[in-house]
Amino acid sequence: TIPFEWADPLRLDEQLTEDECMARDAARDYAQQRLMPRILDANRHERFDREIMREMGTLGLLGPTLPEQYGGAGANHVCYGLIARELERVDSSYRSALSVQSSLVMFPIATFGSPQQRSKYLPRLASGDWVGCFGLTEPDHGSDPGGMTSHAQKVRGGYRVSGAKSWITHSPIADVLVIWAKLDGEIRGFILERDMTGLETPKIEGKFALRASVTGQIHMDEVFVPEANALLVEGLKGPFSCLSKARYGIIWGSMGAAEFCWQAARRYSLERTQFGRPLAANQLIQKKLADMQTEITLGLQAALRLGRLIDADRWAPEMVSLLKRNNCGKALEIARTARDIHGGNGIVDEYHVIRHMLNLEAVNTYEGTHDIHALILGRAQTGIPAFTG
Ligand code: TGC
Ligand code: FAD
Repeated sequence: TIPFEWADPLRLDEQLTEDECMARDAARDYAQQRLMPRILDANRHERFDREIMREMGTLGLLGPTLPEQYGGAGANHVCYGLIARELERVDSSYRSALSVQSSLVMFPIATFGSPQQRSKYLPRLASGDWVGCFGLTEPDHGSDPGGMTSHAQKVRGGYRVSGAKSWITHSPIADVLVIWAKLDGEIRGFILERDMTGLETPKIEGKFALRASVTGQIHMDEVFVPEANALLVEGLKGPFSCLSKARYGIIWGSMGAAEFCWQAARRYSLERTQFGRPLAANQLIQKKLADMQTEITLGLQAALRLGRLIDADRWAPEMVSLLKRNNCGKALEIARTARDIHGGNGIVDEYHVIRHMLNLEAVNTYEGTHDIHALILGRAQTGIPAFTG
């Protein structure tokens, strides 16, 4: 036998290569040294510091899986997942920043973009000089993006794009906007730029989750988009292939947030005394800690397995749905329990668990809700799509 490591029961760390450990450590050092000290203030005052994108860019964290010629680091998907885990250990907002820039903006430009689009946008997105956003969701079409009403009309030299997008991470600060709209009934992707006429991106106020991330709407009133800014893809597979990448990052990220909550609850229960002994001496508390440890250990092993399958190009979108649903749901449950173990202190932001808990409510909803992923899995095993009657 070997000694049991309570914080890494199945020895995840031993399953990583040297390069993967380096990516994990670089992200962890940055997250703990530069992001953790800022998060309380950012969350209290709903601030996203634009400079964070440049810092991540300098460290090579943005678009890490893209080849170096496109400004990426040529890293594998396990590295990407490990980075997401470290950022979300601090706050889901910072992992969101990584997900959107890397998977929802750089990935479609690298995959469906022309050589000119790639060389114009990718290096500046990779460095964090430019911030991108991804506009799929509309006020009346969230879980069913196929029903979108945003539309493009062919005109001389390009397109006129009109419509409204809602709940768009980073839209108020984005320089580059990847927008999905229908052209003759078929979904197409367009790259919009901040200074285009007819474009507005108001901020959504009053969020109780992801307060350190800026979220907004996108209003497009006959925005002229040159032909050169159209992406070369048709249909829902355009946006959905981006979503698979981003959902994969969330699978790891949500476990990072859960790990923080679990370890905070463990520490607190050892330090806090009631009825003359530490909270941790109670069976009820130990059971909760054991459940957290078990779910996180399984969730991380599953994330690693999926990362290896993606790197071997042997994956399916349903695998991503299974784990996005499981890991987000479990992370949310863990954060709620950790909040409970902290008693009254659990609702104070200085203990951090309430912030993670509220963030995870949103993470469980975006990128396909918990129940929508259940329906994707239900369809895959019964052959019956249950989204509509
Ligand atoms: P369905 O028939 O399933 O698929 C339509 C076409 O798309 C293809 N496809 C994929 N292609 C590549 N990768 C994937 N993951 C794919 N999934 C599907 C599919 O093969 C098909 O292709 P074709 O050629 O046969 O047409 O489409 P459906 O309309 O039945 O789908 C229904 C449903 C509910 C599954 C889908 O609409 C869905 O996933 N809804 C959830 C919406 C969602 O996730 N929105 C996310 C918005 S972005 C966001 O939240 C960002 S938050 C970012 C942050 O801050 O971190
Ligand atoms: P709805 O689709 O209205 O769903 C409401 C409820 O009904 C959910 O519980 C859902 O599971 C359930 N439901 C819906 N349909 C069914 C059904 N057929 N059967 C059973 N139950 C059903 N989108 C982007 O495009 N880009 C972004 O950058 C982005 N960032 C976001 C950031 C934040 C903070 C948030 C909160 C959202 C973001 N989104 C973004 C939008 C996000 O993807 C949507 O909120 C999500 O897809 C759900 O859509 P909805 O909010 O319209 O909920």
